[in-house]
Amino acid sequence: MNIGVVCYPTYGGSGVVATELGKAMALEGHKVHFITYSQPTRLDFFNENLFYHEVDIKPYPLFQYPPYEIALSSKMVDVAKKENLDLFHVHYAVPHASAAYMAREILKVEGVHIPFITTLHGTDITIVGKDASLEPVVTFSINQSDGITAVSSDLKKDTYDHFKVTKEIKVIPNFIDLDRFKKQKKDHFKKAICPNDEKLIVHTSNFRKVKRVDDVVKVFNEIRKTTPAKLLLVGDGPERSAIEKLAEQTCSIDDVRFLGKLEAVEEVLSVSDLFLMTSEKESFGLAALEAMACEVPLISTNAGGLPELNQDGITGFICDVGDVETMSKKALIILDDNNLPQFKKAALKRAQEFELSNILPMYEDFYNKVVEDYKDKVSVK
Ligand code: GMT
Repeated sequence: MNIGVVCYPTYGGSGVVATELGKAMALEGHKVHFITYSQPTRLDFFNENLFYHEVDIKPYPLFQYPPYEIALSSKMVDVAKKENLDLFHVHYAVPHASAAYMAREILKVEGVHIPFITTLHGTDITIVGKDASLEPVVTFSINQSDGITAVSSDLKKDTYDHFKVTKEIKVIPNFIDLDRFKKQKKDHFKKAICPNDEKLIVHTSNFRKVKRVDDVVKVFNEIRKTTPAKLLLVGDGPERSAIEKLAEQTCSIDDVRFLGKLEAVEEVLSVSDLFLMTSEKESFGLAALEAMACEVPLISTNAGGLPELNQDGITGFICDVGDVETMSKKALIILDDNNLPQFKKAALKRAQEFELSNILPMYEDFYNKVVEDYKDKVSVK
């Protein structure tokens, strides 16, 4: 199959899922064409079945906001014709679903029939998309999609609750490549960060308000009242400087380290004892799954799809959003040497259920179904 994939190329869950899925499809023999405004971060090697098409955004003095969505649709039309695409798969509804709708309709006029699948990832539904400034277009373009997937049952429910979506949404959870995300022997690294055998707590995110990273720092401060511990904060984003300030004011400078955007996050996870995901909203929690695959148990909130991943009392604990006190108490239960090995084992076991090879066939079957259904629809008309 020739597949056109549209995604955000930067750091962020939806772009990672899109790129990893495209790479896996390419290994299955499909030709995968990424269409976006810059090279996706994890698309940094050669494969004969992988292609990258850059969307040209031309500035013009009249434009305060250059029309990215139109440029994207135009590029999609262009790539579809040149590369004989069978399907578009767009990740994150805003504005990719409406761009895909526009591309599909333009192609239709020219006698080229290509369906599109929209994968809903999270904030495209829970924050950005439901804002009144965007909602009518988001609802329309989701309903116009030839196939819709959501990364958790909770996100599917949220979509039906907040948008007048009349079509079936298929839940296909996110996945993990266990060849990459696995516990590696990095004892020297652990020794360097935790010279006195302290427990290592980790958080990775894009430091947006929705992640409530201040709660991570607060929980850490409670933990280290009882247990010697260090905190590693991986990632970058708008809240980072505020969090740095909070850490400076409340922690010892030697105990907290900001690592910024790390490519080899699995190396840090390999030596970590506990992952904190304190988000206010989280449709799936890919960063938590990556941690679990490296045998790191989890304290998460009960937001969104997190309870579909984290098993309370087994792979970690689930707490109410903002309940720092309970999170800290439960963290200490996990970090107790009598309990930690059991939690680590369970985290890995759970992560194995989301192994790429289990999830890839779901997407492949869905691709085939959408393409066949669309052919039938077009031939009936
Ligand atoms: O919030 C992020 O980390 C980025 C965001 C995105 O769309 O790029 O992530 C969302 O999609 C991820 C991949 O499906 C999910 O694992 C995240 O849970 C989801 N984030 C939120 O819902 C806040």
